[in-house]
Amino acid sequence: MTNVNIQAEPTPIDVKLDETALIVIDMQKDFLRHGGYGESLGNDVDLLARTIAPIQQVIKAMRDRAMLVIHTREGHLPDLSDCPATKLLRWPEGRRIGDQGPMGRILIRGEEGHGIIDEVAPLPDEIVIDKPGKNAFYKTDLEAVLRERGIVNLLVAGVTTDVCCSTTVSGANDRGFNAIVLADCMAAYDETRHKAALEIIKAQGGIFGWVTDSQKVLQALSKAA
Ligand code: C5J
Repeated sequence: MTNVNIQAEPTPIDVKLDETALIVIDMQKDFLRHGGYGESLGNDVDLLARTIAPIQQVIKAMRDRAMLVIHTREGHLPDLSDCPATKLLRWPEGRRIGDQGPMGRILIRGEEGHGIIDEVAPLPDEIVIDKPGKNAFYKTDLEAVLRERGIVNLLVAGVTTDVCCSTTVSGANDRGFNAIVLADCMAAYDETRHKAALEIIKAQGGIFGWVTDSQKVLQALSKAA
C-alpha cells in the first residue's frame, strides 16, 4: 500500500496509508458551544472554532481514500458511576458534570451537549469512542480497535490540545503508536497552553510524537491519490 512522507517536526515521517488513521478528539458541543462544560469552567469556547474548517478538510481527504476516521467523546453515564470524585467535585454545584445546563446535563452521554458538532459529525459507519477520561485509551477499546485494523500511525486532531489531545498522544506513544499532531486542527482555551503542549510533544527528538498541520498532511495525501 502507498507510502507517503509527511513534513513534520522534529523530523518528517513516512507512513503507509493503510496503517494510518485520523482520530478526532472531543469535537463536542460541550466543549465548543456556549452553555456546555468548557464554558462552565470559565473558558472562552470561541477559541476552539478555528479548528473546524481544517478538520473538515482532513476528514474529507481521509474519507475520499477510504482511510479510517475515529471520533471520540468525553462523557459520563447518567448515574455518574464512571466519574471519579476528582473530576466531579472540583467545581461549585450548578457548574459540575451532571448538572443541568442549556444543552442538557453537562458532559452526560446522550445529552445534546455531549454530541459532536454537526460540522464534523461522524458518518453512520465511523467509529465513535466514548471515554470517561481525558486520555482516549483510558477505559476504552481504542487500542483494540487500532490493533485489529493494523493501525500504527495516528493523525491527531480535536480539542483541547493541553488536556484530552496531549494525554491521548502520550497514551498512544506508550502503546507504540506514532502520534502525528495536526497543530491547526487542535486548540486549547489558552494559546500559551496550546503552544506549550505542542512544544512538549515534539521536544527531545519527538518525545511524544510529531507536530505537523493540515496542509502538510493534505499535500502528502494528494501525492498518493
Ligand atoms: C477537557 C478535553 N478540556 N476534551 N476535555 O476537559 O480536552
